[in-house]
Amino acid sequence: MKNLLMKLLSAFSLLMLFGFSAQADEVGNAVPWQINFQQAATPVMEKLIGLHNYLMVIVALVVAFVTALLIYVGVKFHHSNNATPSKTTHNTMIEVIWTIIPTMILISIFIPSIKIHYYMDKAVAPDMTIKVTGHQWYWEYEYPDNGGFSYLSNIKEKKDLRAGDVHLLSVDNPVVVPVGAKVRILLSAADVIHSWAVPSFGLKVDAVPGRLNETWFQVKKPGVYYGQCSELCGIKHGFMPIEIHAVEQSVFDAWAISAKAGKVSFNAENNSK
Ligand SMILES: [Cu+2]
Repeated sequence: MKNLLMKLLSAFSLLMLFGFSAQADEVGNAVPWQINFQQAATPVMEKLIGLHNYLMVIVALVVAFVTALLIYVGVKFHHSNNATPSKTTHNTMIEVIWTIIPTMILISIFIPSIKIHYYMDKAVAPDMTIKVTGHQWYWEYEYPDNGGFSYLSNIKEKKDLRAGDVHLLSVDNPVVVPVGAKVRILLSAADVIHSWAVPSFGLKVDAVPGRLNETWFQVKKPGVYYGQCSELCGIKHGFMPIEIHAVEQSVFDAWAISAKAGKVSFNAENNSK
């Protein structure tokens, strides 16, 4: 029994190790057996992971303290050690302490999370804007600052996948943005509520018909980043992925010119040379 437990434990720790290392070399995409977050691609996601790690320390300390207290009480006040229990009911000092300490813990969580909340909310001096509209079941992207063109973005069927594409995540016309640019995203929907979510950007904002929501991102490294609609929006909710290519400014400019002329498809091999 003890042997089996040890085997299970070591298998679990290997899995954890593998999970944590498996994410390290892949950006913008989930990998098999991944446990932790995707690698952060934007300052927002870096801050979110920082907050998560901070919370995990607090969680671990609270769990350790409560577990230790339970064991201590269980042993100390077991009937074999404590045949005639005391009938004490109140202790002002302990009651003050167990109110003040949790309050301080909550405040220490509240302050950083509110700071990140406002940081995520709006871009300060954005470089460009993209309007995202959710449809059943595809996305529409509009570039008002780069010529005012717009296009539709549909999932790629399995037969259309090429080398480097990801089944169920690749689309025919991805979003293209310049690396390092602060991109303001305005979101709405044409039919039902959708949600534009990109895990490596730390981004998940609802696209609501008749409303305009706002968010932003700033991609730090060139690459391809994937996301999915994250609001149940109908039968093909799982088939309206998001694909974002972050490229050098010159590549973006060239793409924007051809997109304005009607050729919106982005070919990573051709456009990035
Ligand atoms: Cu949707």
